[in-house]
Order: sequence, then C-alpha cells, then structure tokens
Amino acid sequence: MAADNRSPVTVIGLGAMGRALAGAFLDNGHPTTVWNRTAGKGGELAGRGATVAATVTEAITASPLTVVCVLDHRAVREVLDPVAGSLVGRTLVNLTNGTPCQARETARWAAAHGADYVDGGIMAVPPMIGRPESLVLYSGSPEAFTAHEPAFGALGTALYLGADAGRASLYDIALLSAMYGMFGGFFHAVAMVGTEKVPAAEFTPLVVSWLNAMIAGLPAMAKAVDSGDHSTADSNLEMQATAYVNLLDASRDQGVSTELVEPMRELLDRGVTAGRGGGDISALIDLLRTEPT
Ligand code: FVH
Repeated sequence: MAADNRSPVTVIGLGAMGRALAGAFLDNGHPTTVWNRTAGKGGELAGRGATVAATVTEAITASPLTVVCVLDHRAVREVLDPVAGSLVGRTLVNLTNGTPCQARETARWAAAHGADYVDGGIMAVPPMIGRPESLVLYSGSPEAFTAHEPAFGALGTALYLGADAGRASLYDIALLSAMYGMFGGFFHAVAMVGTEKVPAAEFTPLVVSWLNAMIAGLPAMAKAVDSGDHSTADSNLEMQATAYVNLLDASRDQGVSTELVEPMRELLDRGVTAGRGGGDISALIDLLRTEPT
C-alpha cells in the first residue's frame, strides 16, 4: 500500500504487542519509526520498512503521533520522563496496560508538557492486531482521537469512550476481570474432571456450550443490576448458596484445591445473611461495592 498519504507514526516498545502494532502500521502504509529499550528487537520491522531510531527523542520527533506500549506504567514514565520536552505539540497514545488512576496521572503529566494525550486498552492478543476483531479502546483528548482515528484503524476496531483518560483503562480492566473469572472457572472445571482421567479436550466442548447458555442471561442480569430489581421466580440466591456447598465438598473429595471457587461461597453466604436469599444472584453486585481507597 502506498505510504504517501498516511501519517507518520512512532511506536515505542517492541515487545510482542509493540511489534504487532508497528507491523500493522507498516501494513497500512504508515511511515513507521520504532524504538525499544533493548536494541535488536526492530530488525524484522526494519526489513519491512520501519526506521529504527537510535534514541527516544529521535523516535518521538519523527512523527506527530507516538504510540507507547511497554510493560507497565512505571516503564512508560521511565522512558518518557527524561524526554518530556520532545512531546510538545505532539500526540501521545499510551496502550500500556494500567489503572484508570495511572491513565489520569499520565494525562496530567502529558498536558503539563504540552502534549495531547489519549489512553487506550488493547482487547486483543498480538496475532489479532490489524484484524476487525481486535478491539482497541481509547479515551482522552477528543481532538487527538479524531485527528489520528485513520491511523488507529490500522490496529483493528477503534472504540472511543470519551474525554476522561481513565475510562478506556476502566473498561479494559473490567473486561479482563470477566475474562479471568471465566478462566478460573474453566481451570477448576477441567481440574475436577481431570481427577477421573477425563481429558480437558474432551470435556471442553461441554464447557463452551454451557458458558454460552449462561452468557445469554447476562443482558437480563445487567438490567437487574441497573434497576436494582433483583426479584426472581426461578433460581434464587439461597438455593444457589446451598448447592454451592456441594461444589466445594466435591472439589475436596476429588482432591482439587478450592482456592478459585471459595470466594464465591463467601459472597453467596454474605448475600443470604444480608437478607437477599429470595432474590436473584445479581443482588451480589451490591455486596461488592466498597469505598474507593
Ligand atoms: N501480549 C498480550 O497478549 C497483551 C494483550 C493486551 C495488551 N497487553 C499489554 O501490552 C503491553 C505490552 O505487552 P507485551 O506483550 O508487548 O509485553 P512484552 O513482550 O513483555 O514486552 C514488554 C516491553 O516493555 C519494555 N519495557 C519493560 N520495562 C521497561 C522499562 N523499564 N523501560 C523501557 N522499556 C521497558 C520491554 O523492553 P525490553 O525488555 O525489550 O528492553 C518490551 O519492549 C503490556 O502493558 C501488556 O499488559 C499485552
């Protein structure tokens, strides 16, 4: 694809994700400059047309848009703090995983150094980058998002969540919470059947079909959460708390650790104690809310 009308982009951080991001920009014809703390990771990208910058400043000043994707928030600041002056008048997009508080702090830091700031959350693994199923969440400067939206399109589907720089991270962390909950349930399930030599691959189609059936109920549960109406004629919380004890007893009987499933028992019991036993399990959401630290 011709690069002439594509805006230059800089990618800082060439781990698995940074390399995928830079590769997607190159595939879409963006003149792409890359930098990584440890030299040598840009070789393959250079072969595809990327410019490997010798310094972070050289990388940032090569493009109006710099995308940073390193290990964590601390790494972002270690890389960018010493070269903050070179960001003046440019846009910084931070796709490093972090918390909403960290995103807001970086937004303030970028503003203090004259840079437009957009924070992001990547809901994809590296091989998905560039495909429509790769969802990237953005929030922060609306002007910067609009100006660089065509470049963001190279990475997959771009979803802008508003001017609060912390919002993309909040959604990212919330979606990851749902994912890890599912992984935890899956690990426990295959550990259980594995104690009787049932291969995970044989059992997993049943898990997938069961989870799909349960997922279909989430929109109704979301309505109950939003409305506060947790009434149910079907599967009330007290019934589920009683049945859940069997899940724990069976796990111990089979020799499977209960560490992944114990917290839900505690929550179910708290729900019953709080007088929510006759309602839907969605009532548990009220018990999860605590004062921010
Ligand atoms: N890979 C994935 O599946 C997930 C998908 C969703 C988004 N995450 C987040 O993306 C960030 C980067 O992840 P990654 O997969 O690229 O991670 P690594 O392959 O481990 O590469 C880490 C890069 O960070 C650089 N780095 C680490 N510490 C520093 C530092 N103090 N100063 C400068 N750079 C640093 C590291 O450089 P080097 O070790 O090669 O010198 C790599 O470039 C991450 O937030 C995920 O949660 C990925």
